[in-house]
Amino acid sequence: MAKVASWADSIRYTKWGRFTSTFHFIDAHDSPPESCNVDFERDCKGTGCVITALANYTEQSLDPSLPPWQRAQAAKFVIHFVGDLHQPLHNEDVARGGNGIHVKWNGRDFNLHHVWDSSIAEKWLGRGKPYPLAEKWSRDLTDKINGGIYSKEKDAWLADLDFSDPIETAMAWSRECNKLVCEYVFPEGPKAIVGQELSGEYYEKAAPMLEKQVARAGYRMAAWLDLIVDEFQ
Ligand code: DCM
Ligand code: DCM
Ligand code: ZN
Repeated sequence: MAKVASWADSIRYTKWGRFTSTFHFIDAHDSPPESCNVDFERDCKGTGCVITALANYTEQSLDPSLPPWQRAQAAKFVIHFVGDLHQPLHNEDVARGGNGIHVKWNGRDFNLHHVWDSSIAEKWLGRGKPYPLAEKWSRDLTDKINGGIYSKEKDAWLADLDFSDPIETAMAWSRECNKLVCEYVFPEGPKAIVGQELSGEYYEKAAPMLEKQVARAGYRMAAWLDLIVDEFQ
């Protein structure tokens, strides 16, 4: 799965893959930090968003009239979009999900979206080769889910999962994730974060939350893929 998970990002800038570029996020037109909310009608672009993409590719993965290669490709999209859906800034409109906000990380310039996509997790995991690091992280998270700090809440993580209604399921996960924008991404508002160094106190507060989002995403992804396999024919 690790080897196919980032495939959707690798094709979004190609000519044939351009139509998928808005499938990675939903631009919540809310006003953090005072008000965080997502509205499907208001926020899902006409060209599609992560909510409709997850629903459509789940359907394609199950459609027996489609050729096997297309159903396999749909499954790769499903894996990717469940992950993107759990990144707070993929559920926020401000500055194109933070891409337009300049911040500092260890004294160097980055945009806020990159900090949340990469820098925080990279610091949390430490140096190493990507696949072994990912493998170890997944084992650690599995332990935390099965018997550790997440074991009491893991059932609640699946409370909103309704395989007969992928749009509502994805919206529930999106609303939960968008709330984190107010609390952790822009606690003082979008203007206050511009130019700030984020590798210190901000990181310390953000990293445990980000790890929990990754755990939720993995647990929900497994449940969703199990349901796809249950219906597979
Ligand atoms: N949209 C809408 N009503 C709003 C805001 C946006 O119907 N109050 C629509 C316009 C676009 C889509 O949502 O088709 C995405 O808007 P944007 O490009 O501003 O993200
Ligand atoms: N992105 C987002 N919200 C947007 C625009 C982009 O979450 N409104 C994400 C998609 C990519 C990253 O930001 O993960 C960079 O996108 P791009 O290269 O399209 O600016
Ligand atoms: Zn993506």
